[in-house]
Amino acid sequence: MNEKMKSGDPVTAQLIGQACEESVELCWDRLEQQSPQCGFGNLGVCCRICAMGPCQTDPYGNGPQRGVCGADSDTIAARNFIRMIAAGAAAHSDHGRAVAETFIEVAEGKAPGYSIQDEQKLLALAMDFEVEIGDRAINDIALEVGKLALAQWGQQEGELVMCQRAPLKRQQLWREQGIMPRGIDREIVEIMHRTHMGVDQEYHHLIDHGSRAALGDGWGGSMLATELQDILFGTPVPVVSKVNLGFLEEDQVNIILHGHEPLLSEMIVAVSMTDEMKEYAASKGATGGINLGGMCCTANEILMRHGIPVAGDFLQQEVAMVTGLVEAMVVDIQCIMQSLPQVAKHYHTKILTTSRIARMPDAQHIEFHEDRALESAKEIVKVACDNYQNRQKDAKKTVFDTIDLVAGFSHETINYLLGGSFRASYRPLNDNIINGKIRGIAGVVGCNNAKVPHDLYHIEMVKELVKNDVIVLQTGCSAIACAKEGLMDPVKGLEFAGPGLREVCETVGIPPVLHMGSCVDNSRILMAAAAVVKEGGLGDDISDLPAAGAAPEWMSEKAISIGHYFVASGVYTVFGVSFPTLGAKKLTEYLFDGIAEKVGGKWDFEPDPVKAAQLMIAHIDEKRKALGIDKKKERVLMDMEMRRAEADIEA
Ligand code: BF8
Ligand code: SF4
Repeated sequence: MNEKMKSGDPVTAQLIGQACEESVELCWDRLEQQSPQCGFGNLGVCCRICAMGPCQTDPYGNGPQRGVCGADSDTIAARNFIRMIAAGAAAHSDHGRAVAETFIEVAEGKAPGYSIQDEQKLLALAMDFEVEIGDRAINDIALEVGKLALAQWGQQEGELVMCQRAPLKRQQLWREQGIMPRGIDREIVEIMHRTHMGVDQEYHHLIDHGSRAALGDGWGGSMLATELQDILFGTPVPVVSKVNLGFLEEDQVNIILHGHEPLLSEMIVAVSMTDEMKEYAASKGATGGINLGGMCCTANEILMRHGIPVAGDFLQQEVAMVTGLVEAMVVDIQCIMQSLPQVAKHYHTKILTTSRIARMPDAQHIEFHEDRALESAKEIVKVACDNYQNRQKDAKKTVFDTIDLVAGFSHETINYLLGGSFRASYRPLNDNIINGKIRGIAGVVGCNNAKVPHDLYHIEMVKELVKNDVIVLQTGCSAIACAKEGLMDPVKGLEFAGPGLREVCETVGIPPVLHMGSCVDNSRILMAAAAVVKEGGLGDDISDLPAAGAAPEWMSEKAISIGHYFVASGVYTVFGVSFPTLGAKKLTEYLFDGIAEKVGGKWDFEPDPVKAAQLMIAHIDEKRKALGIDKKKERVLMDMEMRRAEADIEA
């Protein structure tokens, strides 16, 4: 593979080349060492669940069709698939739990440095939880809301409160199908139980429980993470910033914040703006002060709320150090490559782990504690400042570009922008979908994967969608990839849009591709979908909407959980790269087709991003037809000749 095959981003491609010259091993080198990868694993038919295995079944029918215990391909792949959901849902939801715990500490006044930023949103959440508002103090309300929210993780019976935000018909369907989540943790634990050797061995049944756990992520753990983070740190509003490694500055202490939870990064943002820290940086020779950039979902969190530049997405974490300009990379949880300290050995970058639950060999650990958040943040920033002096005097002088973007499209903001402050509403969006200027809505999300050209598949898919008048909602690394292409620049982005979409975006003043945040913020997409249904005119369930979802470069188990809660919420969802059940025929047919009878949504797999976009458009058109809005209803001004012709026909 040459650099261009590895990355569609010119900055990354150049740095991959540089790393190669400097004999620095990157993930693409290790992918080569790993090839050929195990076909059984790739197709989902390797079982390591008990010590009579590992067992593999032969997808081509020549070898064994059952494991030692008798499990067949469909059972094996279904178990593996829902274990991926369990891990993904656990990751999102444990993140949400940490936010809920901090939220309670803030309400109790035990977490100095944090405060309630969005009281309106707190009151809205209080109503969801039926917490009395009256004239109670805001912290009292917050404490009660925080405790009730936290209890959602351990709830054993009943229904998750946030599921009430789904359309009524959808809630009813979940009840009828027996997949309404009871508690966030409970459904995850039940996956682990059902997939233990010799328990649930019927693939529909396994997948149905996977739906329940995934819904507990999307409408539970992730949604509560988003809601509580917005209340604590502010609900995003449109913000201008820049993206890519060109944000690195020579005369500043460059710190990359990488990972997921905003609890620490928010504090580092606050601390690095203080005169004390700026002076400290200057005392170490960095006359320009401190320069922060985000990576992966932490990037999205601090971009959405503070306009902090985005350093890059998942596959840029190693190459960022190759610039020689990064003093520290501060990591917490999820999507952090264990290779970081190995790459850092070639440069001066310090890798700092901060989470109680996540450590790495050869990294420096500075544990972050919410009750002394500001001190922890200061300690971390100081380590980075001290390291400025170690930057090689001949550190690369390569100047990289940055690209402008507008982010900050929370569900509330879209509502406001479309309808205006007096009548915030999704009505204009619905009307423009009904009149055909906007063909439909797509959620394009998820990771990068070293097996496919970095960023390129996101970009090609999204361009194909907007060209065909489909408005695109984005989160995660996918959002970062498209931002780098200028798709989130309100001026440049419009060049890619079809005429109808372009007209609407120009009128409202938004790009055709909307950045809605990090991966837990896929819950914002769910809420937007529910709001569009509620607005009326496009059916009465999410599955009626001309909408589709995709993750063309996915790699993480979280992506499977997200994909599955989209499906279980009624969305047609296409993944690229590879699909982890392809070795199990009946199961795959169920996921790609049969499941739609139960939940309205279904999975699909198409590695070519443009073809995948066309599948999404075909699905959108099908839904338009079912709604009876497939014919353009534009009024035609008739001239005399047309009137006469019409009269002739009638006569
Ligand atoms: O949660 S998109 S590579 S960073 S998993 Fe990871 Fe995938 Fe990026 Fe955020 Ni989401
Ligand atoms: Fe093999 Fe069955 Fe054990 Fe899986 S559970 S490893 S298929 S014997």
